[in-house]
Amino acid sequence: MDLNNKIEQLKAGNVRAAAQLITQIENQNQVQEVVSAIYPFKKESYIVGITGAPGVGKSTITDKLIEQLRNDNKKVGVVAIDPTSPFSGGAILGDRIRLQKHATDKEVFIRSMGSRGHLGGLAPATNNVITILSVLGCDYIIIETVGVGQSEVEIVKYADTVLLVLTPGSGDSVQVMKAGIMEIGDIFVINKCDRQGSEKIESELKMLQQISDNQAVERPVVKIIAPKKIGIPELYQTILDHQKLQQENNVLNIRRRARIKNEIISNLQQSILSHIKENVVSDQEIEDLIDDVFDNKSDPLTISLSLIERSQNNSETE
Ligand SMILES: Nc1nc2c(ncn2[C@@H]2O[C@H](COP(=O)(O)OP(=O)(O)O)[C@@H](O)[C@H]2O)c(=O)[nH]1
Ligand SMILES: [Mg+2]
Repeated sequence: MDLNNKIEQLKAGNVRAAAQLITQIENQNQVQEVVSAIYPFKKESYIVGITGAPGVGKSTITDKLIEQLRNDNKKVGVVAIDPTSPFSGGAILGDRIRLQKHATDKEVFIRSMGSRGHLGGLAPATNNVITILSVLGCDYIIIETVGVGQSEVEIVKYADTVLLVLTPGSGDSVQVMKAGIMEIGDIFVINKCDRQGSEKIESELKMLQQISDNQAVERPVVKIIAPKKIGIPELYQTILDHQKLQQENNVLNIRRRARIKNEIISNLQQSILSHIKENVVSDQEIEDLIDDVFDNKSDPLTISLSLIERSQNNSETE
């Protein structure tokens, strides 16, 4: 199948074409051609991010949310990002077993990706995968990512609603959560409420909201037992309420504008950096320049600016 053909099939809702185009983008093959050809055909997709420590139940929740969305006749895309997986396309075994019952459903598209060592924990291709799923016609796109350090924070750049999943008694008590993590949850989900300590974590969360500076939004707390579907309809409704609220007060557009800006800036950073690395300065010269800093002959800012100047001179003489 040639590229144009694949793109036409994607626009017509063909999941095989979507899978092939995602692989192509992960392999850095004709990325710009694909993205620019499909971008204008994005549908109105709502993006839900789910994050939290490993094992808190994110995949179980994803599975149950898929069921809820399917009951509402919504088309669903899922991107599961596994920072430990060096390869793409292969879900971790547990996820695969849990989610495979949706495999025959043509209105559900599930994809796992490795994060390929990207610092933030989210795969660099995430934005483009979201674009593909949107063109495919997904009403909702769920992004599941393991909360290791930066990736919790980074998911905000991609999602319209972020669920932060916590569990009782797992050590990630609210007090020990890293600074900045609590702010990213639009909805706090306390999973594994069949275990002791869910009230404690709930009251901790409520207390934290009272003392926090950011009282502009009262963030919902939903208690669930995901495998038993207890609290799942309530969680689903809370997501829909958050969506509606953001649509009504224009927050959604503000968030989406910020996301596009972010994407432009990160593309710029990546391409400027790789241009400079490929055309302006060698690794060895960088090492020599570092020596200059050590010898008090230069400083990092002067070096950076002189490299940019050199790259401009290069392109003028080209
Ligand atoms: N007791 C209990 N176990 C749960 C609950 N939700 C998920 N689990 C289990 O916790 C484990 C990790 O779940 P998983 O969804 O893979 O977590 P993830 O790593 O966050 O995606 C699995 O064995 C689940 O069956 C719950 O509400 N209660
Ligand atoms: Mg998982």
